[in-house]
Amino acid sequence: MVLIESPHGFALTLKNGRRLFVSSPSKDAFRIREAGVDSSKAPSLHLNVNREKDGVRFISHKASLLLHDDGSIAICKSGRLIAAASPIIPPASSIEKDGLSAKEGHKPEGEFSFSKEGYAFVNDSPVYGLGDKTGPLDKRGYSYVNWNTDDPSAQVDTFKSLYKSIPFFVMFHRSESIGVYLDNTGRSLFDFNKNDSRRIEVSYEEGLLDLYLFVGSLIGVCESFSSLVGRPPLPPRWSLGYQQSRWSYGDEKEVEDVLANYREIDVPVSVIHLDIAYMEQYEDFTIDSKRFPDFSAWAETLLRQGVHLVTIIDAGIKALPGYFMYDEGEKGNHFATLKGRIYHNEVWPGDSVFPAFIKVKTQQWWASHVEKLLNQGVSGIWNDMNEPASFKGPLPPDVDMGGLPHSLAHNIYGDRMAKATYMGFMKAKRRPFIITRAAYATTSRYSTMWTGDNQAIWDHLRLTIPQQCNLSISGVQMIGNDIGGFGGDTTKELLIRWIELGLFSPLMRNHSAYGTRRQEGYAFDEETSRIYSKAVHLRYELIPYFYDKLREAEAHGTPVYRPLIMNFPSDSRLVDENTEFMIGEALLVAPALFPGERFRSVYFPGVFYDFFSGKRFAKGDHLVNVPLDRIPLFVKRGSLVPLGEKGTSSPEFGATLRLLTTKGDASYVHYEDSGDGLGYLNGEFNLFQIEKKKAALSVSYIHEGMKTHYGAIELVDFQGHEKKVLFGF
Ligand code: MIG
Repeated sequence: MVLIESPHGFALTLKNGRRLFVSSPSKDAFRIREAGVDSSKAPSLHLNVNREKDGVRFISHKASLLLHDDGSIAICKSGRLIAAASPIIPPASSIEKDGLSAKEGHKPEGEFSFSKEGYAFVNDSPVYGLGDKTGPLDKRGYSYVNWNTDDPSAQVDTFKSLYKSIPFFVMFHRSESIGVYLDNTGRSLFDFNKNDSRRIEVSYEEGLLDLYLFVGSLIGVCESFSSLVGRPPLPPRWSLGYQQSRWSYGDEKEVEDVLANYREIDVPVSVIHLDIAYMEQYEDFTIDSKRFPDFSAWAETLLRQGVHLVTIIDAGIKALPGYFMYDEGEKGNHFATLKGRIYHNEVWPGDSVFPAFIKVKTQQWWASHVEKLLNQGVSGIWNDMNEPASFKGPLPPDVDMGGLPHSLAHNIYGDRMAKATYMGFMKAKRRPFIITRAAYATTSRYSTMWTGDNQAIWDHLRLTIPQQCNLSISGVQMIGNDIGGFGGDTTKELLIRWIELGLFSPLMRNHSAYGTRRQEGYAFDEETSRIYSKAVHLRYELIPYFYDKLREAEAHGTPVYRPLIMNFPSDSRLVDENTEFMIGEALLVAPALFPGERFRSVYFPGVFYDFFSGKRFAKGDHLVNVPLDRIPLFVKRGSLVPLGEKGTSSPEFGATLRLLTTKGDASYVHYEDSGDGLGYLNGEFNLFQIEKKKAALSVSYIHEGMKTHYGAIELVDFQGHEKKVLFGF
């Protein structure tokens, strides 16, 4: 093999004539890409090279990559082989020629033909990641297709695709895990041991090979991946408050009634979402003035009450001459085309066209409209239908979406719409709060996400845990699902259990579909309202902790909503734990997940304390009572957890920082800024190092960039959170 070195890595040619580049984007990662893949923005770290019998070994700081001249690869660390893979050409699929089973409505497994090359990894260890796919935490035994899909039927374990495509997964080992990221925006197939319990196949339909391999601990691999694709920006603090939505609150009066009803049951609301009915005729960037006669003034009044408005924006634009978005888009060449003519399909507004979001010019055009909407009093934007969804069959593969054919643009369409929206927030100089349904690996650098149309079924309550753990492994930290379930009629008990679980989603929103039973927290009986209020108040009390964790995610890519195995990697009991999860490293949640469940077993991987009573649990299995109003929340020994004031209903910083402590020494980093705006990017924030040794607490500034909100820090222990002032400023 001839090797040619450049700042972008080494170029070489395999036996079969294929030209590859090998580089090191970060200390713990290798990248193998085919000639032709754009690498202009990807300089390589230094790699040492050793020629070996039938290949070349690239040696980085942390590990080495052996590339054989047949294209097969091996990763070694400290002389030990930790991963191996060889190129594959997947067999042509075996679609029935007559397509009869498809006619009956089946989706035959061989539906897609993957004629391109891929890689087969030798692996029999647990597998995590791959974004929002259904199924358990450990993906072994399942196969998935990355193709952003809006399928409103009840999502079950056998689904191949959902709204998001994040072609990244981790082969877990207690010491060295391997992260695999196939950066291919076309359709790809990830087969985790479907045909062979020791084989993982990754293949793609179109485009060029661009493969990243990360080496490290599970959490380390996640941080590296997140740093590569772009870490999630810190959300505004108000967005961590309670969010209420419904398809659709139709006018000002209805929204005000919802808020009044919530006040009555003592549930603070920080965000109200306006679903498609707020627009005129489903036309993006319009507001129906009959139902919202003085929108800006009204939005201003709500803001004064601490209520922020988030408006939905759909991808499809009504094809109607005279409608400004259509006219401007047509004039500016901002719409996707087919054979040179604007491509039409159908979405909510009827006959619709699709912005060519791949083009930067189109993103800028979109951003200017986002800016205007923000300036009318809107605080956040909710991007929907951006797979893109279409009512009249899928878009043909050759629709030009702004320089890329649909076949390669599809999976990044939502990503670029999120980017365009983000650009609008930057133009308006606002801290972005964007929610998107469709996404690719790079999307969380622009937008938060919700998991789309779940159903009011117990299975989907349970799906929350593995789905959100795998999303967070895949770099998505501000994540949530529709509390109460979107489709179908929820029940009293399901809603109670969902709010008790949902309060731990970084993005906490109750949302439901048109025509379903009302499921606001006050919609059932007095008992439901009381429990709902308690759950939401607990959330507000925990906001300081969530905010710290999300700051850490922005700074380091650290996952927030974690599977237990991430914090306890050597405990093999936890490799497929689907009923418990952690927030950061301190909080463990073991919710009730079945109808009628009044006690459950909880496995503690170490010493934990009940958040409310302080009761101690030793490592091992315990039976825990879960009466309807019990939220099973536990704190790890040796933790510090910042809490808002007791009973608080504000997401803002209070005058007192309460720190919940347990037995054991602890060390913690706490972040403080104004809670909104972009000043923190210019250093307007404080970062505190807090140390607790025996009973002594010390607090010092890591960064001092603003006047603190705090007059005092209180150490709080269990037993009803008794407090003593420990530290004054
Ligand atoms: O075709 O805007 O997932 O949250 O309420 C349905 C109406 C369109 C799908 C979203 C859902 C939203 C609904 N939208």
